[in-house]
Amino acid sequence: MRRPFVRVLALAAAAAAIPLVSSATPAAADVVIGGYPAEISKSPWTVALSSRDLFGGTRAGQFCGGVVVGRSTVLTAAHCLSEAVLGAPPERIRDLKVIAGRGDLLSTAGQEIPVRSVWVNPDYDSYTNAGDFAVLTLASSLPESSVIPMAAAGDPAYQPGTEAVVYGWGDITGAGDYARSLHAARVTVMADAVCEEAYPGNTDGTYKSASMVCAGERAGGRDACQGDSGGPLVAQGKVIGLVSWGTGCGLAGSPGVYTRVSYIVRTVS
Ligand code: 4AZ
Repeated sequence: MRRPFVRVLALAAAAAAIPLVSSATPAAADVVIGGYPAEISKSPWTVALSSRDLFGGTRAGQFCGGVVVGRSTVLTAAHCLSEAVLGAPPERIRDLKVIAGRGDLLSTAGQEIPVRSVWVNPDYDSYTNAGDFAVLTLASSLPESSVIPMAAAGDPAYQPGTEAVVYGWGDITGAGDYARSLHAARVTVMADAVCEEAYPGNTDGTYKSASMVCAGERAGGRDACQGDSGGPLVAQGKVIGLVSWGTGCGLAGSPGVYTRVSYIVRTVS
């Protein structure tokens, strides 16, 4: 189920007594789900979105991920900036920041950069989840070495079977256990036909190949989860997707769905 991160946090305390995903808990979830700790120095384009005012200071206010695609340009998910998540329009969030160069949210490494402006895709459809992206302009620039190229339409990295890696500070068990440090998981890009079969349209969303790409493992186990939204799916040295939605986390037959970066390239250029 795709729910606003805020609500998941609120429910986290109750999760021990009332499992949110009883039958849905992946078998071998050690960490993102089924992943491994990642070094931020090796994926410097992965950033955290933060608002301590809204989400508290214990995890530096992290509530979503993002990816650096220009020295002062970060992509994230539109749903991260929705009123359902923020409780207000993004312009009203005074302390909205991007945290770069910090793997461990409890450390002071890297930098916190205020967001100067927010552009949410006006074609984002919160019913199907189509077009789930937003563009953040930073108040100051990051080094060129933090920038990752975007994969355009026709890039071979979109071919089914391609090995990709998803990065984030989200839920590592599917039960509301948000990571303190950056995690990554290897997932396989799936054919549109497989994604369409998994998501023909229900309350979670509808797979639309024009603006989405899906990835996972046939047996489940490795996936993005709540709190990873907006973060990057990387293959062959390029960002090909942004964490967007899916049914549960790490479930067989329910791959993670990502905003297709070539759709973003086409929309903003
Ligand atoms: C979410 O709610 C979410 N398993 C993100 C990714 C996935 C599911 C839900 C994919 O932000």
